[in-house]
Amino acid sequence: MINYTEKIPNNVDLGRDRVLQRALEHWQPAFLGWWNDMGPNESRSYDVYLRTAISVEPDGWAQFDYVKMPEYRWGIFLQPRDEKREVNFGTHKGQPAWQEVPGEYRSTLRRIIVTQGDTEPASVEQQKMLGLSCPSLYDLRNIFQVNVEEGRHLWAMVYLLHRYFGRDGREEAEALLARRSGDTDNPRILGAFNEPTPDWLAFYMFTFFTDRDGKFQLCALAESGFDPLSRTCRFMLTEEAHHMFVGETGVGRIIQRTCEMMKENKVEDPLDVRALGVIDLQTIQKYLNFHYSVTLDLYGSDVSSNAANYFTSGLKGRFRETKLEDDHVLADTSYPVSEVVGGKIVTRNVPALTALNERLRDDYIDEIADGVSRWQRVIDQAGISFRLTLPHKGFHREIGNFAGHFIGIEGEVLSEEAWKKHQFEWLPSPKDYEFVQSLMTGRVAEPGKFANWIAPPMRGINNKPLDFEYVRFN
Ligand code: BYC
Repeated sequence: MINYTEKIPNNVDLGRDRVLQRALEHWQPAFLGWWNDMGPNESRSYDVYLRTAISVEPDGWAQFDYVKMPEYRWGIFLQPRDEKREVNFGTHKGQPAWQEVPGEYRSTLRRIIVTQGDTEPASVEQQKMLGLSCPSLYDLRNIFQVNVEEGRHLWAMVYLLHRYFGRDGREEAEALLARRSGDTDNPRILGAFNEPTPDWLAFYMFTFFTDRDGKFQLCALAESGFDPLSRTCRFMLTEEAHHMFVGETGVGRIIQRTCEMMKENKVEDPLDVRALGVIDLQTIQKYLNFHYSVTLDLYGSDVSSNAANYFTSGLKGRFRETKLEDDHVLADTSYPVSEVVGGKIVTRNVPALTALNERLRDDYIDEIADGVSRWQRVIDQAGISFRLTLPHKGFHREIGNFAGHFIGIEGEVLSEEAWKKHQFEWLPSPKDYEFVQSLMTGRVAEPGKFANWIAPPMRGINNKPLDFEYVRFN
């Protein structure tokens, strides 16, 4: 069970290590200061129907209640330790999993933890303004749930930094509160986390696409030979699932509403669709193209010696590493990666160890494709002949082999000029953003009411009805 009587709720027996406890209690007000500045706008006094973990067991999510967000019990929750756990891949395969940081991997490990930690507050910053234009109390409650859990994920990484990395770790923990999404002088580390999330369609796309990168990266880190990181990530993954649910159902409900209105009014032209106050499928496709391509960049370079080192040293594994049937060392295997040669995209085999970023990206793409086909089903069931597609992997990329090339939506290698000519057929234009935002000018705050551009969900949260008062504004 989680001990909620302490200032910092935890299941790591924090009270036994006074120095660590004091250091974290020192960081806590800085975190709350960051939340007040960068957390959801104007939300301080709202009562929000949130879930809080009461234990790290699978049924530990039973606790739902009204909470003021600054009073949310952010804390440190690790999955229980498996005494027999080993390092399961790389050169240390078969050794007992590490309970302390191996000296030679200290800076590499710190860098991975900092990169992971940096994304969590970044996403809260990106979503800061959205509460003011929510389509319903149900959706407002969901974004707040996502936000407080991202805050908790930051705590998860900060605990590791404080507990295992001494003074450097404490400095990194402070820097995590100092960087700002989109700031030109002190931006967040990874590209996608400096992009704005200007509206709710972007939010749902972000939670579908980018939170799923979170899932895959956390799965890879949950395989880590550094046991505290593994145990932390395993618990974080239980929180991540809800975020992807919010994204998938959010986009699905927008598509559903658009399809309903198209059928009811017998219109297909995007301009006629927009005139009904819903988002045309073409614009939804453009948002999809944007979020997919920006998120693919988060997997890093296709061929990466960093990734090879992370694996060989036992710090970061593959997706479902222990379920894979091979030697878990990968010295003699190869993996296909694409690149642009002479104006064409070609595929060549490279040592599998260097292609681990690409492999994780491919695992991710498989899961994304399934989700998109579920959205497609909504369109098909309405009898509308529109196909949602995933762009070519090389489209609109800034990291890896495709960076610096101008790849069209179907994988055509273009000149910069030709690409720019088509840019806004593929990606949302300023006018598209303007249109979407014109639908989201104020919040829908009456229990049970939903904005015109989105269908209600199938069911409420925790079996509550749709007209439940999920947020009280006070
Ligand atoms: N933007 O070998 P390379 C989540 C840098 S999301 C900017 O390609 P590596 C969440 C790279 O740092 C999951 N820079 O990359 C979701 C390196 O820099 P230096 C977050 C980038 O190291 C929603 C250089 O390029 N977790 O949790 O193999 C809401 C060349 O390095 C980018 C993680 O990412 C980029 N996109 O792999 C909330 C896990 N990509 O050294 C939360 C931890 C690369 O030349 N991170 N660079 O200065 C990692 O495992 C690795 O750092 C990466 C990059 C996979 C991200």
